[in-house]
This record gives sequence, C-alpha cells and structure tokens, in this order.
Amino acid sequence: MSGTHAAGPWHSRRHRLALGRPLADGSQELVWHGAALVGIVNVTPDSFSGGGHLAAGDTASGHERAVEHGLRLAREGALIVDVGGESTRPGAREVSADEELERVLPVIEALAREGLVLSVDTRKPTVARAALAAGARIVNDVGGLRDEEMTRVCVECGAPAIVMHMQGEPATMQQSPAYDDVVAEIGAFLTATAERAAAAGVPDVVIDPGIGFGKTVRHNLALLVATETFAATGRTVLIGASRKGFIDAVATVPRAVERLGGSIAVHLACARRGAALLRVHDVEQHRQALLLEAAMAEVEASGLPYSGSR
Ligand code: HH2
Repeated sequence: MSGTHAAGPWHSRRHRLALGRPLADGSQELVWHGAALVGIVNVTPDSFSGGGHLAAGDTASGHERAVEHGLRLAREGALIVDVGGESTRPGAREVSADEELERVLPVIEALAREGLVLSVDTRKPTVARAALAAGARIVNDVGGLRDEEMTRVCVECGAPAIVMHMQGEPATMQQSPAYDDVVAEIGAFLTATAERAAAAGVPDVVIDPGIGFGKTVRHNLALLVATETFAATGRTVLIGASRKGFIDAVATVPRAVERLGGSIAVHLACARRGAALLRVHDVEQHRQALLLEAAMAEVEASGLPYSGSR
C-alpha cells in the first residue's frame, strides 16, 4: 500500500505513489516528504474558481494558455498537474465525453511531451482511457470510482486513482447535504472503495474526502479537521480546498480568485494533520507557505533553542 505509516513530524513523513507504468527515467513511483502540490489546470469555460483557460470560441489559444499554465505550475513546484475539462462546481452542467476530450487531450499531449506527471480530472471512463493513452498517468475521479468501468480502465492502463467522495451529483449536491456522522461515513466509503480498487489491481489509490462536494460548511470543516483520521488509514490523503465556497462562508470573500489567504491557511492546517497532497490553483504561494511551515517544524523537532548558522 502507498502512503505513510511513519509517526513523527508531518514534514519528514515519506510518501509514495506507485505508478503502474515507469516514467521516462525508469522510476516506478513518485516519492516525496511532507505535503506535495497538485497544480490545477481547468480547461473549462465555466470553472467556479475563475481560472478557466478555455474561453468559448477560443479553442486553439485556450489550449495554448492551458499548456503554458501547466508548465508554469510545474516550474513553480507542482509534483503533479491535474488537467480537467468538466467543471464540477455546484449546479454545473454535465458535458459530453467528446467535448471533454476536445478540451483536455491536446493539453495532456503537450504537457506529457514536456515530461510532466499528469492526472486527468474526469468522471468518465472513456475520457480517462483516452487521456491515459495521451500521456496522463493518474486518474482523478471525483465520482469516487462509482462507475465500475473506471476501475477497469485504471487496471488495464496501469494507472493509480484518486478516489474522491461526493454525495449526489454536481447539479444537485448542495441542495440538502446530510450525514449522520460525516467523518465516519466518508471514512468508511473511502476505505472500502480503496480496498476494492486495490484488490481489483489498481496500482495505487489516493483518498480524498471531497471538500465542497455535497457538504455544508460545517461538514467541510469537520472533514478538514479529520485529515489525521484519514491519514491514519495508511492511504495517501489528498485535500482540495483551494478557493472553495466555504472560505467565503467563513471569511466573507465573494470572489473565488481572492480566496488565496483562506486556501493557504486551510492547506497548511491539513498538511500538519498528515495530508500528503494538496490540490491547489496557486502553486508558488503554497510552495512558500509549506516550506516555511516545514522549516519551523524542523527546528521544533530538532529541539529549541535554534543554534544553526542561518
Ligand atoms: N475539486 C474540484 C475538482 N476536482 N478533485 C479532487 N480530487 N478533489 C477536489 O477537491 C476537487 C477535484 C473543484 O475545483 P476546481 O477544479 O477548481 O473547479 P471546477 O470543478 O469548477 O472546475
């Protein structure tokens, strides 16, 4: 199994993600310490976060902008770049597989040629299969492998999966989300799904409680606090809180692009609780924040007072 079982300070915990197929340099896995960043490239005209790189009627230059953006995120330090062609914001309209493929395939091909490790953010097995053939390495399924064909695609193409929890469907998920015990129910879903996928032969599984996907503000906050509980399963945990609506609900920031401060605060708190991957729009700013948090944790772990030369 991937992830970490090691105790000790969060920044020195070792994480690994087994890739079904070797990278160009022959490595079969991604290895990192502490929390690594998954940079978001939304090739959509309608993403909630305002970062859309594909304006309607502007396809060619939209793709170019998306490729440039992905390259920038990698330069800034993203371990993985996540490419998506369907907005799953609350109330979003579903797009056809053809439309999604038209959006993401040219971007994935170009970024894979540059050697980036890519995940494809999709709920559709046909899109996942084509994206993996075009050079993506990881399937990021916000549908949580509820379509059984998705598991088969991961097994046949040798791709690890990010399994995210969502209650309902994007069109209606925020109407009246309800749980008896949000942490226990979602933990049980993620653990069972990850075990089933691993038993079916999916090379590796990352678990994600799905912040904002069929959850109230309190549900989201409870899940973020419970990052530690999810990490204690030994699975690699991904948290994606970047620019999401609950930040507005708590701190009154109506414009999604202005939610960086809230995003960083939440992600640092989750990193300290053992989140191994953080899915973010703003890689450079998160890189800085994580390095400072890790530097402080290192000094704390080595024993104060600090007597280094720098
Ligand atoms: N959130 C979004 C999309 N994909 N994948 C995972 N694993 N976890 C998440 O929390 C997650 C996700 C929604 O954010 P974004 O991509 O910025 O917006 P949109 O769906 O509107 O494109």
